[in-house]
Amino acid sequence: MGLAIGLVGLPNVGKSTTFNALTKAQNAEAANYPFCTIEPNKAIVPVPDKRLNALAKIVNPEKIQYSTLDFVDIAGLVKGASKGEGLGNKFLSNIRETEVILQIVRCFEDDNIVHNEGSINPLRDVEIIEGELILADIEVLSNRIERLKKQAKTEKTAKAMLELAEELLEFLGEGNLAINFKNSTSDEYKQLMQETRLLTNKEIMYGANVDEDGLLEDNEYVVALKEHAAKNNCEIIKLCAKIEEELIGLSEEEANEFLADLGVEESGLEQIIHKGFDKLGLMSYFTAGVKEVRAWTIRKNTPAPKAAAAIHNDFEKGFIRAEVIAYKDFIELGGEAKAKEAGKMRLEGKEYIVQDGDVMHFRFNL
Ligand SMILES: Nc1nc2c(ncn2[C@@H]2O[C@H](COP(=O)(O)OP(=O)(O)OP(=O)(O)O)[C@@H](O)[C@H]2O)c(=O)[nH]1
Ligand SMILES: [Mg+2]
Repeated sequence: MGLAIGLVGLPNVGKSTTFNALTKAQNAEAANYPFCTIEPNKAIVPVPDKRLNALAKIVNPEKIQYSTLDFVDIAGLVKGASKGEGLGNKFLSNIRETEVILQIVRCFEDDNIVHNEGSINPLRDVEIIEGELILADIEVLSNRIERLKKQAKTEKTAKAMLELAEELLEFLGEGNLAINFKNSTSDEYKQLMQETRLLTNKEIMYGANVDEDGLLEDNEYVVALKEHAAKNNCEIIKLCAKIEEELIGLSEEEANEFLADLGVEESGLEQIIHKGFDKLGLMSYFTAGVKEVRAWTIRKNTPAPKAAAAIHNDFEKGFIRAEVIAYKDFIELGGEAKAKEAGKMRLEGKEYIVQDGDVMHFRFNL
């Protein structure tokens, strides 16, 4: 597994249903009882990208290969999870292994579907989940602080780290997420985060799981959750997991048509994938050959040789130059040859920072 997005939330809120819809398969058991999921379900999901289809129209390749994103469907968390309640601590470690949290929040009414807390109240639910994550972090950080105290007696650097850790502990104790800590850009903070891998230092996106009516118009639950998300600088995506799951059998076109009828432009699933990709700090560049038109995943701000390594390590080792055509030029001019004629193919060296959508061709020598 590469960089992964974890589906987190209370039991029975629709995590596995969302996961199944994302993976277009009923891989994860989703059922109307809490703690249906115990072992995490993992899947690799293609990242839809209309640009690849546009490139393919020009190049006519044998196949198209999308970028991918990893998702993990995790067991439901309950109040007291950090102290071993429900299915306890084990699931917190499943969350630790992911990079971004997609918090599924129940925003639909349905008397047939049991709510673990007995009523629909997204803000309370979010508070429970984030509270448990914070408590788990407080425990990890407290342990680190105990060790830092010993180290600080002999090491100067440990003393500065100890002060930072204590400040962060207080911040968490006030109910804040580590990701909102003010000193979060310092090298020391980065080191502390590497050592402790705090759960609340991960980006959180909310997935508001609504019913069909809620898709058309925000219900009171979504309105409240949106307000909360805006205050905390979080992405929020509205979806109806149940409908999305029912669309699994349909072709992409049929599914889009169905959603358009419901007034949905980009399906909740697509938004989750696109925003998740972005939150992970990822982007794509393309290769456009007759055998294959393909998106390659790299981190933003990657220089050309490192980007080439996404294809093959030898491309990085023997990197000479990259031939680059901006996506827009490639499409507007109608392909590589014409872009070249128009002087739109650039030769770039080792320092070049690859841009999202660049159509690349690497020259290398071993
Ligand atoms: N009405 C309605 N029911 C839904 C929706 N999403 C999920 N459900 C139902 O809610 C129940 C629980 O869904 P799951 O996806 O298993 O929930 P979960 O969050 O994975 O639950 P655990 O694994 O137990 O933590 C299932 O019966 C789903 O069919 C929705 O949007 N509307
Ligand atoms: Mg589940």
